[in-house]
Amino acid sequence: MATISKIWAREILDSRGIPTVEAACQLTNGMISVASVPAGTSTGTHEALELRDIKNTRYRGKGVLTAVKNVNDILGPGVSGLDPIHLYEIDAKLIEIDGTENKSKYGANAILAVSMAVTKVGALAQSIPPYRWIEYLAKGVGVNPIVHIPTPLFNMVNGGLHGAGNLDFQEFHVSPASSKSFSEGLMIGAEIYLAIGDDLEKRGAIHSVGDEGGYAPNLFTNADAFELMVDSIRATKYIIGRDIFFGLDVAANSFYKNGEYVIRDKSSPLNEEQLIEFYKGINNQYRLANLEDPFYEDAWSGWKKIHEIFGDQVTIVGDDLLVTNPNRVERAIKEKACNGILVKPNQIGTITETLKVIKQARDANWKVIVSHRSGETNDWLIADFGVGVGADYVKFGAPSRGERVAKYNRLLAIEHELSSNTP
Ligand code: 2PG
Ligand code: MG
Repeated sequence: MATISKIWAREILDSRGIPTVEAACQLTNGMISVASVPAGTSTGTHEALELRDIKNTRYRGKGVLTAVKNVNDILGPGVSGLDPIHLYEIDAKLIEIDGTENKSKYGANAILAVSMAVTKVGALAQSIPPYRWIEYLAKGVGVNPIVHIPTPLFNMVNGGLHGAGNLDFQEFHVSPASSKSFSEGLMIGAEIYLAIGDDLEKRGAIHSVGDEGGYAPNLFTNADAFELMVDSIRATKYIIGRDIFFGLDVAANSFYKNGEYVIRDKSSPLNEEQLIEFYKGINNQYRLANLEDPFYEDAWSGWKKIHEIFGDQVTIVGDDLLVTNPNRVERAIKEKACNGILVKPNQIGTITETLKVIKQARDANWKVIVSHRSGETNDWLIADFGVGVGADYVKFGAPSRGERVAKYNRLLAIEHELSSNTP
């Protein structure tokens, strides 16, 4: 079997024009795979550390030359000579070399770039598609994935830290009914996306887009974004509650100030109870399928309450709350804080640690949503990852912009492969 002969990295740009790490892994038989890591803006404080050259003024202190050097000089040599199909061993080695709790010595961006490149080359070496290899790896930790294309959550309107407009909530989702095939769901999403653009244009409102390709308009309230979507969907042939459903990533960290939540829908700041009442109103009117990060990342009591109230109708999704971290997931299961997890490999830093977190979530009967980051590259491995782990949903942004459609188009290819049985 071929083993790893060399791993090297480079600094490239992400979709926001900010540097990120790309790594390549070459085997002794000459096979090479390349992978690059994404980066978040609305990051949870408990995420693994993304190493940036903060003392260096190039790229406004956001360069990743140290992380690149760490791959070239330390992490790559540390795993060379190993067989790429022993990914659990390789990731464990990377974790051991770094030696810190949050990968702050060599950087989670450096470590994940290696883990991803080795995952890809491992599939190549076995002549199987990456999603099949990930399925096999997931089985290794006891996840029993049903390989299918997860239902996409399309981010149609971008607010919060992702939008140039004035909305507080970060993402307004439209998702097709899970009974639809992926290609039909993608078409529905794209038609609705274009209808929203037309609607904004008719209103004379801004229809430029935010970080994840969704529109970033100025509106009076956050609830108005739902009105906009309802209005736009009326211009299509799709029926809300039958063909499509709504969802929200509130990303409440970004409007939590001095113990209260400040949103433009209300003239004064809201406490936990009042925010729950507000969500009740939104849910009564628009029927949410999923509600992500409704409270800030350490508001455990609020999370518990909202899960108790909404949990049997709505998937309460932990992102900044859980940060794909096994300890936070364990606490959330114990405290019954949510019933869904947003899974982002770069929050924890290796592929196999991410798989173990999915196992924890599945054991708790949670929904699994595999997610991109707001700063992305054209790397599509996350699409294979979503399929391979049998995720319920994937969240890859709007059905628009190159770095977002790189993932959706990869899912189209996998859908074709699964239905025709031809790679
Ligand atoms: C989120 C993500 C992805 P970011 O909050 O769910 O949509 O945003 O990558 O900025 O953390
Ligand atoms: Mg989120």
